[in-house]
Amino acid sequence: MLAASVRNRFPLMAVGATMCLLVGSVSMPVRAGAAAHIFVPLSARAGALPCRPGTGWSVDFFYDIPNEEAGNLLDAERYLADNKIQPTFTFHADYLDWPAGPQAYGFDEEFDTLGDFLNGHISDVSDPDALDLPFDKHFLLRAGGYLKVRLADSDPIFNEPPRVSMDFGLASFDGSRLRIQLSIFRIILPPEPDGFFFENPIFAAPGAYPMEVTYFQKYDTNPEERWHRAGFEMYSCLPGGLELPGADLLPCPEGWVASGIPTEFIYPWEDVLPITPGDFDADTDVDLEDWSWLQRCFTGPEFEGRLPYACEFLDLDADGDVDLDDDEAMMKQFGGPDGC
Ligand SMILES: [Ca+2]
Ligand SMILES: [Ca+2]
Ligand SMILES: [Ca+2]
Ligand SMILES: [Ca+2]
Repeated sequence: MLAASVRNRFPLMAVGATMCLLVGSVSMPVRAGAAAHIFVPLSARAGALPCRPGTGWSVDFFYDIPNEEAGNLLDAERYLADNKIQPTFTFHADYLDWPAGPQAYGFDEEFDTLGDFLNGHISDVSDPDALDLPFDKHFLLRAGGYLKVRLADSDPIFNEPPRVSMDFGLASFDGSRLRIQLSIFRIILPPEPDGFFFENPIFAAPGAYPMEVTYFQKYDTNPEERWHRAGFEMYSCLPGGLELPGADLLPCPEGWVASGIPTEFIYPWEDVLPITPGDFDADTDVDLEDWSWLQRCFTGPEFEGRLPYACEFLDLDADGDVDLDDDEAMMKQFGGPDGC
C-alpha cells in the first residue's frame, strides 16, 4: 500500500543526469560537490504538519531485482513500477547512512546479510527475518517522508520568492536520487567508484514537502571482479542536524560540517494535514503572524502583474491581487495563535 501511494506521488519521469565525483574514503581528502539551487514552487507544498515532532524516515526495501532489470537505478525503478512490486520489507530510520559505523563505505564482501549492511541502525522492521537475507542480490531502497520547512529557515526580508532554503547532499554507489515532490532534484548514475552531489533547494513557502530518496545497489555478480563497493549517505546543512556515525566530514557551502537531517523534521506520509486558507506559515492556525505576511504581500485591488510566488497563497479569492477582500477572507479564518 505504501509503495503504491508513494509511486503515485512520484511518477517516473525522464530526467537529465548530472554527475560529479567525490573521493569516498575517510582516509582521503574530501571536497564538496558542485552546489546548485533548485526552486521548489508553492504548488509542491502538500500541507501543514501536526505540532509534534516528526519521527524520521519510512523506508521500503526491494530485494532481489532480477539481473536483466538491474542495469542501473532507472531500470530498477521502472521494473518496480511497471510490475507493481511490493516492498520485501519496510522499516524506519532516523537518518540515511548505510552502512553506519566507523567506516563510511564497505566492499560487497564485507556484508554477509542485509542486517550487516543496515547495521542495526533501523527500527520497526516489518519482517525481522528479512535481515538474514544474504547480501548477494541487487536491491533498491526508497526512503520517504514529509520535510518540514519553517519560516525560521527563511530570510526575514520578503524577497521574491522568500528564501526558505537548505542544502542537501547525497553520496552513494550505483545510483541514487532525491526528489522533492515533482521537482526532480538530482539523479546520480555515477561511474565507479561513487557519486556525490550537494544542492540547495529554495522553497516558496513554509509547510510540508514530500521528499523521497532512493538508493540502488547493484551487486557485482562476477566472482572474479568483486571489488564493488556499497554505501549510501544523505547529508544536510540544517543547523542542529544529527551526526552521521559513518559519514565523511563533508563541508557545507557555508563552511560548517554537514550532518543528518534532524529526525523531528521528517514526518510519516500519513501525518500531513490540510492547510487552512490564510495559514501562510502552515502551523495549523491563522493568527497575527500570518496576517503580517498578508501585509507584506498587500498589493491593493488595482494590481496587475504576477504576485510573488508565496503571496499567491494569500490571494484568498484568487483574483490576482492581495487586497481588502483577501484580508476579510482571512479574518473569517482568524483564530489566534493556537497552532504550533
Ligand atoms: Ca499560521
Ligand atoms: Ca481583489
Ligand atoms: Ca485577491
Ligand atoms: Ca501561529
